[in-house]
Amino acid sequence: MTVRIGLIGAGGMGRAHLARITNELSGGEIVAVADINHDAAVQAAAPYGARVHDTSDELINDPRVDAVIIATFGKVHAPDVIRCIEAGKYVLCEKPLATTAEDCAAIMAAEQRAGKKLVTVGFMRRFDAAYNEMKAVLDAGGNGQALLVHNRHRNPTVPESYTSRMAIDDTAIHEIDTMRWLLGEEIVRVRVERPKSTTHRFPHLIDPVVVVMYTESGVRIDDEVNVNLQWAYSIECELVLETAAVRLGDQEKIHVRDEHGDRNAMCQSHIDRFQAAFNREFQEWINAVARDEHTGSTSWDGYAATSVVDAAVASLEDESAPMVEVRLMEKPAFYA
Ligand code: ISE
Repeated sequence: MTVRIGLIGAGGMGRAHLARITNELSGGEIVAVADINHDAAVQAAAPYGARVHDTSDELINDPRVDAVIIATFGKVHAPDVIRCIEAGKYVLCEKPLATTAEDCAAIMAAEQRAGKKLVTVGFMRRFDAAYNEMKAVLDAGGNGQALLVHNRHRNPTVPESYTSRMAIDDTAIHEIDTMRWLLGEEIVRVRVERPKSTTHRFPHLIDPVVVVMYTESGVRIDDEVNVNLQWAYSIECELVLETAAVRLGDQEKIHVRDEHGDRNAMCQSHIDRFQAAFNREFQEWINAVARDEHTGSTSWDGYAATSVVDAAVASLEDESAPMVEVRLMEKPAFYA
């Protein structure tokens, strides 16, 4: 079965997904696009001969759309995700699932009413080969327990519309989810520190920040979020076990050795750095939808990550606050 896919949100990320589904993956066909910017929707739809819908509602309820990808801004995800659930359609929603835990809870409630897991959250790092190898070393158990994880999440630049809150709910949310998945436990306490600011930021922005988190069993995680680095999109992670330290490799494509030294080209965006992970994530989703099955991270994962975001934002807004406790509801049996 070919899965007929509709895209809501025709920005850079959405367009990259359309291209991968058409050029690199199998089993999916782009049939519809919607965006509040009509011209952007027309341009994105044209190469695929897809229809353009004026509203997301119209796209979701189009009987010729089997499944939906949402790649709009986090703030507007919740109503569209709930409409997909009510229409009985599988939806892959880019992170964050929603920008408040309350909205994520409303999504979980709608999904439980529908009685079927339909929502996958676009946490693509779960599909990255190196993170999976790191998890395999931890799970094999030969080097003891996890004690610490050091993360660096660096972007070359961000647009003026990027806010300090987004450092948490748009950027650090990747490490928040990846750490929950890697360690297999919830994050329970968080604090955000503000080191000296870079002169390369827009004046309204706090940058860099360091997010410090503790898990249920006491693993300490730190995450440097530094989004005006100028020179690269650079993701680093080191997992410290009792008798080993496991680091993600550098994401080089080629090495050049000459009179200037030995060096490799750096990625410049997440689309480039996580290309293979995105492909795997979307291929698995298309295959699962064709089998009428859920795959990937759930609404619970979206809710848990956003609950950590809420606590981190509270810490960011009140520098004098000590560690902020993460408030999580009891996990519904539906997501066990
Ligand atoms: C963006 O939305 C992403 O998902 C990237 O992975 C992250 O590095 C960037 O900061 C976000 O704005």
